[in-house]
Amino acid sequence: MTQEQQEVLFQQKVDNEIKIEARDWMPDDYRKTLIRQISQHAHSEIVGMLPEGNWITRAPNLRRKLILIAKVQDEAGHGLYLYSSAETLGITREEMYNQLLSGKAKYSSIFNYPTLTWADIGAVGWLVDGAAIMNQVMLCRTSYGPYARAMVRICKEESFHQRQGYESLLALSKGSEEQKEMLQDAVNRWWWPSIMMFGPSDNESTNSEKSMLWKIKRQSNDDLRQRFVDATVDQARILGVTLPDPKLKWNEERGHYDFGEIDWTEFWNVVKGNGPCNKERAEARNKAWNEGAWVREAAMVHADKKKNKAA
Ligand code: FAQ
Repeated sequence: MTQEQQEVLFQQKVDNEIKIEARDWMPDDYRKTLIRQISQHAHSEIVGMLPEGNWITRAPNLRRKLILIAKVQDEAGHGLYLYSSAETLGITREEMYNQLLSGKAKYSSIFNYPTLTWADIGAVGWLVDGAAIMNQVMLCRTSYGPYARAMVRICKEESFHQRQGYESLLALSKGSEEQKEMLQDAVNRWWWPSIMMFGPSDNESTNSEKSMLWKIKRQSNDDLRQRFVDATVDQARILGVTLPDPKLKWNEERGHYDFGEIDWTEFWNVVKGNGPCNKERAEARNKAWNEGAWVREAAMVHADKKKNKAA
């Protein structure tokens, strides 16, 4: 079969909603795009453990601590499914991890902001996990089988994450004046970075055209961002917080909320490595990697011993 015939067959499969599997023929660019997106996604989960892990020892009570530990462990699990899924495309985990540790790989901009107060942990659950689910539900139907299957469980867990965050903010919203102020302050700081998470506007989104054609992505960055804004406004009202955007207003004609201009300079600055915590995140991952060297060595020695015994 010629390359052109293979490409036609591939696109027909995608159009007919037949999943592409690891052993199937696929265009090089499809493979590259998936490795890029899935590995960035995996790195985001792993780096995303840091801002929340920061509060495990300081959670206000045992129940909150248990929930937070479970959530952070879930993120580690998500990273592992996603690395496994990317490995089926021919890249090794070591290569991906080296890209993260060397600073070559991207991960979500959102994890380069600090978690300054306990309310930030609730805001991360409500807004960051909320934005993550809005984007990731479509990925359960992505065209690449191993990625789609990994996303099913991830989305179920993200949904619990969003709810626990909202429930914890609801408790603050019924608390003292200080707690209410802490809640509003967290929302003020997390709102804009959360809506930036969806990525650049569609006209600046370099990967979207191909990713949509190949059904890796099924909805555009701007459409998902709009759906998130629309869904979040009522939730904010119940919490009694103001979303920090004076231009946020229901537009009867569009049937959507209008919102203010995103500060794209800030977004690209963070993506390029100059956000408030980029350096700290890279250092933390490198430190964990270096300090875990003995575990990797011990595991290798143990595996060798087992192999030799069996031989
Ligand atoms: N941050 O052409 P597009 C989570 C880059 S997981 C940094 O639109 P694409 C769970 C993009 O890579 C959150 N870079 O790109 C959790 C590209 O650069 P490249 C992560 C960004 O791929 C919660 C360039 O800009 N979720 O939160 C960002 O078609 C709480 C042009 O952009 C996923 O990864 C950004 N925000 O669309 C964990 C979901 N946005 O690679 C712990 C899977 C864009 O060409 C605690 N990924 N860029 O050099 C996706 O759906 C897509 O990759 C998008 C971006 C939608 C993120």
